[in-house]
Amino acid sequence: MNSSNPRLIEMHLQHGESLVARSEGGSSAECEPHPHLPHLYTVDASKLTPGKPFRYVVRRADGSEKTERFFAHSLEQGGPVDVWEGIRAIDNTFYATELKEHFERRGFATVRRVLSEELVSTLRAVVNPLITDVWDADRAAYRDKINLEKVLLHVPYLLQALAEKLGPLLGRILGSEVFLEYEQVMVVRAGSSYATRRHRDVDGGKAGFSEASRRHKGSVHLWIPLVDIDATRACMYVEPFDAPEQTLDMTMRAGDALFLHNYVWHGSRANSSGVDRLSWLLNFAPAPSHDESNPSADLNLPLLRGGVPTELGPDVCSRLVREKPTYLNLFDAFFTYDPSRLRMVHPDNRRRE
Ligand SMILES: O=C(O)CCC(=O)C(=O)O
Repeated sequence: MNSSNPRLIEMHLQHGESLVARSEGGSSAECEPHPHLPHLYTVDASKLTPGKPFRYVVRRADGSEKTERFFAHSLEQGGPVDVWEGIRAIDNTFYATELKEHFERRGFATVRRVLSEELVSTLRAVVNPLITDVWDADRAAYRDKINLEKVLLHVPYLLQALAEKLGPLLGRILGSEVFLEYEQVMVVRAGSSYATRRHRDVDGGKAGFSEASRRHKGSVHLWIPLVDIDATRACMYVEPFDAPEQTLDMTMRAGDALFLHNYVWHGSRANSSGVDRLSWLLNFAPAPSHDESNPSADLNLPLLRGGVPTELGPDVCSRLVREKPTYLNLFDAFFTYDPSRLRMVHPDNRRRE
């Protein structure tokens, strides 16, 4: 194909169906089957209207059309971004089984380049103005680490694409029912001596709370840095189940994924670098937490039902953002930015107020 801006899309078309990319308000481009790879199509995006979002449309054998929900979105912060193309599918059964085995034996597993560079920089563009808002106005009660909750849920179809692309792996690790417990961006300020203390996610490292914790015991953390992480940049460390005397520094590239077992000891180091450390954190559980002491803090959003990704479009996400409070009852290493009060809130403050 003689294209100046080729894009790839994976689509399982049936006999007689064809695929078209169509810009909002007009121009279309036919998608052509990839010469070597099944179910992949290429489209020359330079034939589409510049700056406008486009959708993929399946043209059926009878001439009717079905609009696919994955398309390049124009975000307010600047765009467009195609979240579907920006997330790597982990749908190879052999690979997913190997990852699960590693995860259970060691208490963690990494997957490289789950988010593309383009998607990572788009997500950073969503988060950076909020960080500036919190820190530049000097509003933060706690100055070195902030958690921005549900900020990335506003990115259209991001969660849907994540559930669909990582669904087979999540299903393998957690089972056929998967709920999103919480979602947040964590930021550790550049040049900060703040370090997240050694803990296990199941109880936040508080011995007395271990089994009393109501957070789901089988939940799994997914931690995706949005900047490259070297040893100086609030690097996560893990003490593997099978070699607990070791401490592994998890140096990672932006967009790599780290899955953490609920019972593995880990923490993060200071950020002595000159760059704010941004990471996206998602917590998945095989069932809702049903935390009676904090009924609305957990999202309890079904991502997989019977192994199948659920509907997670903008309607669902914005309802969730509206209905769930921004507080998060984690553990006392953390403060949370409460946009309605324009300040940081500690979980203990939340209980008092
Ligand atoms: O992001 C960090 O620095 C620490 C995150 C962490 O330990 C956790 O989410 O459990």
